[in-house]
Amino acid sequence: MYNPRFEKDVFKRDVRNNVKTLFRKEVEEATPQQLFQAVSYAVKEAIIDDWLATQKQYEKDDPKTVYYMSMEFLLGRALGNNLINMTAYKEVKEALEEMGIDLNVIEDQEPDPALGNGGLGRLAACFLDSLATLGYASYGCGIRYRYGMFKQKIRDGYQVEAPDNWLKDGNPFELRRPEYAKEVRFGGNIRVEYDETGKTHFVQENYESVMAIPYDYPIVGYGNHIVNTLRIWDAEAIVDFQLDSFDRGDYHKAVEQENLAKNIVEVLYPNDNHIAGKELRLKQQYFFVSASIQAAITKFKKKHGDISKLPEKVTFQMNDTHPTVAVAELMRILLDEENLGWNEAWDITTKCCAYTNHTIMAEALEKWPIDLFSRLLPRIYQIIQEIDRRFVEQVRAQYPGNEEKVKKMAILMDGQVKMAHLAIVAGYSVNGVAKLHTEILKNQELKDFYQMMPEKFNNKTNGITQRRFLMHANPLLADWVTEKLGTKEWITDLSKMSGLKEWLDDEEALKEFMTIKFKNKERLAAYIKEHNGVEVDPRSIFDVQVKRLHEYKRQLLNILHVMYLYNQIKDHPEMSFYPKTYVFGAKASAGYIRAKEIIKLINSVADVINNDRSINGKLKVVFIEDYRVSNAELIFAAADISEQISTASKEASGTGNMKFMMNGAPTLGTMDGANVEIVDEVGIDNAFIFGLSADEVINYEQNGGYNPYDIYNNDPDIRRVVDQLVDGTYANGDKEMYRDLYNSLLNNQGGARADMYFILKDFRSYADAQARAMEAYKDTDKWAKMALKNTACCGKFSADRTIQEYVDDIWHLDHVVINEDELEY
Ligand code: 26W
Repeated sequence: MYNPRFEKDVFKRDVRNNVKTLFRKEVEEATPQQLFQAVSYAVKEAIIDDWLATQKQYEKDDPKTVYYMSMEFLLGRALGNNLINMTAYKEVKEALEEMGIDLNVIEDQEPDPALGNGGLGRLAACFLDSLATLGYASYGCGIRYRYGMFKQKIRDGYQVEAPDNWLKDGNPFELRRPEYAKEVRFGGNIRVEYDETGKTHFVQENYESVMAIPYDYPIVGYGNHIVNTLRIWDAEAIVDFQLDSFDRGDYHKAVEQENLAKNIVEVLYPNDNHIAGKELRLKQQYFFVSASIQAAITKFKKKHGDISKLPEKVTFQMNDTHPTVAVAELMRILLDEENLGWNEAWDITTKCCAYTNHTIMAEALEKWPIDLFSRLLPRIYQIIQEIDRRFVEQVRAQYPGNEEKVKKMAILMDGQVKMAHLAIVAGYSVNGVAKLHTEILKNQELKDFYQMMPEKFNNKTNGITQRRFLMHANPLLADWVTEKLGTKEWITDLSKMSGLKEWLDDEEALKEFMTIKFKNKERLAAYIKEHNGVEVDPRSIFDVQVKRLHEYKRQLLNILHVMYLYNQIKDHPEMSFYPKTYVFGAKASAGYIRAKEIIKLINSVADVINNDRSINGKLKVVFIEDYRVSNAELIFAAADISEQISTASKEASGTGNMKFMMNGAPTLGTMDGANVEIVDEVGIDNAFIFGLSADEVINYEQNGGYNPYDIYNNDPDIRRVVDQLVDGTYANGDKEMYRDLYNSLLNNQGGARADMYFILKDFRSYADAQARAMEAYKDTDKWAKMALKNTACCGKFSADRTIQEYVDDIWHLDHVVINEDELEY
């Protein structure tokens, strides 16, 4: 793909000019951060040309557009990725080298835009990349949080949260678009008016409002000149009103408006799979949803006029229930602003909205207290009441006399608004994110809905973008893959990776493959040395678990097993043991006490083991501080083993598992989420599977759990590690520090069953899988083959495949092509 702005001399001149105009300096005097800015602005200029061309093409082709509505977009750094997708990475790297600038150092200056918690946010970012790459018109719609995911510091083994002021140096890639601002209203009351024709009108009065100001981010497609837009909204007080208030001496009101605006976009809620039910979060949801839908309708009407045709050109995908007020907001606009009747408005809405479920964890299902909801969004609440009334009527018609059904399925029940029910009732599609997850939704969690409307339910197994997680994260492997396949087609068609199977019996190729892994391990070891001060041996097995800290993900199982291994090594120093490095990375939600105890435990165990000279470095434990997209890229490339050990049935999909696989790390895991499909692709012999099945877990759960004392009393090795939680071994003699973890494993506590995540139940089977993995690693040739087989079989897990399925089954978008010859530059 050609772009004259990346011709070396042109690019170098641009960078020099940018340093001058932005900082009044010469390149030689500029700081790395200033160089990052200057380089980024030069790249942005090249992007803008394509961005304009894309808009023009869309204007001409008038393709159907998906609005991907998400509270979270975990983008990761933009510079390197944009260069890759503009196919200019190598040229720019060389051009900068000629100026004495190291592109890697420049890339490291970019703050990691962390507008998301974990899997759901990162998935949204991968999807935008694939949508642009496949040539589909799309907008990401979200919030421009002033503070993204907190920065994690580890102090004395404890997690400490620090604010993530990611915008402090400005953001070169964003574009403020005040001309597209929209007003969003909260609170007040609804007055009913009748006009001369007798028609009813609903007028919101005494409300507070804010202006939503969009910031646009370019989403660059790979090698196709398509640049889509991520539109994230900032909030500003409405200035006229403020002046007006001053005039009237209503200073308080003016300050309130300022505060409302400031608070709404202040910070991303760092909760993952747990709702706190905070009013401010509902404000955030309505804020970005209302602004996005208004903008979509304005854009549609400008071109089409006839609102009844909306479903032909627009679809709103709701990323989990967080944006589900979209349904009622669209109804409000159609009813109150477009003056449609209920049936017509409902017909349009239910053809435009679709819902993706990302979790079966009950704590994560969003429910809002009706009093809070109706106070904050009075008109939206009225509309939901009417949706609920009509839906309940339908349930009663279908199941006469069955009030149990009504109780289970109603949107409004027990003083709460149930967002998942609203999403399902109003959506034309409901999808899970892996086969197993979708089956559990259909047969357990959402069974009643599935029985009533089976046609809505479908599966879309998640995927990841190979542009970031192979090309950018692992350039050595990416180049090797291209060389071995003799083509770059895998970059936009990951199924081509299967061609690597030809090399599975080629000793030379396997050696090269493992040499690349080794170099990536050296790269990570250097990072660990720099950030943790711990020396790890790149020849040891890198066994990695990186993901949000949650009990169901069972980092506790992993660290208990490390404690068990340590006991074994101490008891039997002569035992054969391949050196292992256990790598952890995880943020715990700030209020999730037990998750924070687990982080402390991991760090305490690391402290004891890493400082025990008697074990000759056979075992090391590293907790990587501030796990985020940028260091994740180093970690995936360097892993030997991918730990995916959630309690079966709990992990909807997982996407880290796919990133490890792509980079040649076999999965050590349970039959949960997408692990099941990974095993389908790679073969059970190329993974280390253990533990209860989802059916078994669900069965236990429905029968009151199991008794962990049966295990504790009968397995001395397990009893010993559990007791070590309360004998001071890892707490400088303090017997209370980990008492809560100990209790969580053995004793029922209030509503929570003892060991509700089946850690002790799965322990032996886990230890066995660990032992099998170590045995396999000892056989170098066999291991190399297994690792390469994983890379070769990752084709299915491209987000390109996932997006194509969404397009075929749910969105029905039109494919757009930009003809390079017609570009005017
Ligand atoms: C505060 C409410 C809340 C509730 C749920 C915040 C965030 C969530 C998300 C559903 C958590 C999440 O990220 N889920 C993950 O979504 C990924 C993408 O589909 C899946 O791969 C993970 O299995 C799932 O945990």
